[in-house]
Amino acid sequence: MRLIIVSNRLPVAVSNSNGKFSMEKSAGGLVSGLSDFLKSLKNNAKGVREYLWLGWPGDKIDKEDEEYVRQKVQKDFSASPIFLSKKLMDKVYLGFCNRTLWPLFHYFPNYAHFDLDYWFEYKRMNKIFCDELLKEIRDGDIIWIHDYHLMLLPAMLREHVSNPIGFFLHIPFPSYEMYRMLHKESRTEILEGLIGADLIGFHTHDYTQHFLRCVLRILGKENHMGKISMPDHTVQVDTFPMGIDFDKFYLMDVSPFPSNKPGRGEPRMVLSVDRLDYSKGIINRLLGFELFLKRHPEWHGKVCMNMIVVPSRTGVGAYRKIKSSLDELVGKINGSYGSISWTPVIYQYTSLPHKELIATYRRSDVALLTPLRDGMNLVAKEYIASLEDHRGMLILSEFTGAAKELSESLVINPNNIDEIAEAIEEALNVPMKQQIRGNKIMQKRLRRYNVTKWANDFVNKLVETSHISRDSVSRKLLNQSLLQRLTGNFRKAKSRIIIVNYDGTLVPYTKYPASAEPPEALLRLLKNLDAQIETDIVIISSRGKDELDEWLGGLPLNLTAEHGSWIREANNNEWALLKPLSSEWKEEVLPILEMYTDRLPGSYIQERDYSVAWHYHKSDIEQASQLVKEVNDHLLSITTNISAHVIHGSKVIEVSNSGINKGELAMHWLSRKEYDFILAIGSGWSDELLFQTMPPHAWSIKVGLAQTAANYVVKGQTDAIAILDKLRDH
Ligand code: GDG
Repeated sequence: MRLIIVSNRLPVAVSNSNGKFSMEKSAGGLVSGLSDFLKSLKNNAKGVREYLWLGWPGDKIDKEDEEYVRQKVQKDFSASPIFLSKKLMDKVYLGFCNRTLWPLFHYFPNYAHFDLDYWFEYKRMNKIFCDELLKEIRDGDIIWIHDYHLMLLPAMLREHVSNPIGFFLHIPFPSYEMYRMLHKESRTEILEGLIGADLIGFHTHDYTQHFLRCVLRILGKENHMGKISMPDHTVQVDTFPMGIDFDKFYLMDVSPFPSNKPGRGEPRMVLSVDRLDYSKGIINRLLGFELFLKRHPEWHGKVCMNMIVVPSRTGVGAYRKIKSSLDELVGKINGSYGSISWTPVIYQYTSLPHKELIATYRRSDVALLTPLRDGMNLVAKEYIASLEDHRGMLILSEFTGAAKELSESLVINPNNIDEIAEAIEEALNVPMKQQIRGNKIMQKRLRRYNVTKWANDFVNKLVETSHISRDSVSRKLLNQSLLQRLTGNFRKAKSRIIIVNYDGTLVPYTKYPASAEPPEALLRLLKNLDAQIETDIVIISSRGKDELDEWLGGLPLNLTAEHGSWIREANNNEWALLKPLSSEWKEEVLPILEMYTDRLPGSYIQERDYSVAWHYHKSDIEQASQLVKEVNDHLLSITTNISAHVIHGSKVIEVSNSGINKGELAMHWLSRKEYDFILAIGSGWSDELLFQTMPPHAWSIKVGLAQTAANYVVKGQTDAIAILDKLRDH
């Protein structure tokens, strides 16, 4: 199996200076984590032996050099570059990604720009990625898409390929209230894009829950234990906290860089490492350190903050501003507290070589990491993993994903400058024994759930999820040759019956039940089918007889209302009961439904002769989805002793007479006559009983790709119409 990794940037940024190409490793957590996993691929991921990484190699490549770069990165990095113009990436990478999504997803709405042009270009870039990927994808490949730059890609790809598609978000997924600040079109399309994947992963349980809530509130799609059912696949949404290559940090020989902790008489080291980003809380950190110095003169000359800031997104205005505030604040602290022999803040605006970074981790008595929001924060994990002497104290913001796993550290709220100052003082005084004990516990955890385990877990789950969803789908999918056989059977048959459900099969589900009137074309189709010799058409519905009369009464069709309580035969304009029924049970059921109607604004009761429906399509989807289970359970508990039963449909709960169901109804027709062609098509839960009662030679077809008792499935309502259309007399 080959793993295709897709991320906005390739792990290398290529540039050309005077004909000399340089390939520099891209900065950031995604690249560093994934690169470590890919190195171990041969020994670890189940069945995955090779990989290809697709992404943007940067904008410093001339058109005429593209072929050379393509070959070079393919050979050296097993990568395939997607060349994108600087103009496009200014609007997408610097624009929609880093001026709209990044601030919003990190809870900085004040920094967010909402520019429709950015959004259109974001869509265009995702489409370019899709086209380029399609050139590469082979059967058997597994596709793993990364991060917020490519959230539309899963659904775009799914339209063309049936390979497993996974998506992982490296940054937080925000709460619904924050997410909904995006424009209507983008907030909907992003969610629709993501649920094109088979598996969607987040760093923490909170992000997973935020996402599921947005899907419920914005797309109206419920989930069951993180599974969302789509017409053509099942999406699993789950939590996978990203790990690091523990051994690399713990065991690395960092010579010639010094890695011992400061000796007696030397100032203690407080380390701060991040990409330059307002989300990392670097200003708050400095303010905390300044307050610590103000409150604790006894530490003057005895402690230094070693601040490494890695340049990042220099093209975005907000980043340039934060850089100048930082420079100013460092100058102010050093000016106020420093002396000839002591610089309180040692500030480096650069990226260190890897070995030097690990040596610096080991030299530091304290690591002070105070992001205001951070998807995970790998630096925190790397610091703990690097401590080969197990000595050192981590101060970590509670707003990082990593804080959930590193609870032995000093977890603080970075918005509280006092708390930062006090935590520095506390960290410098924690007894050695306690440091060692806490770090060993955290190291054990990090060693076990390392980056390889993280990636393997994701890939294995992806393969498993996509197999389950594809198995049930592909096994039963009504393909062209089956459809031809069905049509052939129909043409040859001497007597035929078509039993078809109304809502969701003949017409699409509508938001408002009353607006599901049959279009003219459907009426013509039904008339055509019905006019063919020896062909009975039976339309089954849970709707009342008046509605069916109004919509379909003009045609000589067999109609059944209220799940089959009422029947109107084609040759007779009168409605009759299928069998003697009682409606006494309504006295017990109605008060219960009335009580829930009071509790759920927008819900309403529809009372018919022998059934009652409680609709909630107008209600708040989240409130409804919580209450509906309770309503269902309540009704089930009382209907076990009375002659009624409960059916949960699409945004409706219905109660009708026991013994009245679509299975019974089908038997009513099938027992009267020998049919050599039987076709039953339905889309809802209640149609399962119809499918179960079909004789072996019947064609039973479920609309919507889900587990079913039907022999075949089709994707959507329009496919059901297409089948009927094939049977039409031309
Ligand atoms: C995103 C999310 C999430 C840092 N300085 C140097 C250097 N680094 C490396 C570190 C670490 C990586 O960069 C930074 O990773 P983080 O996780 O801390 O942060 P982001 O870049 O914002 O990453 C984040 C991550 O994706 C993974 O999902 O944790 O929340 O924002 O690996 O070692 N590397 C070198 N020199 C440096 O000076 N060589």
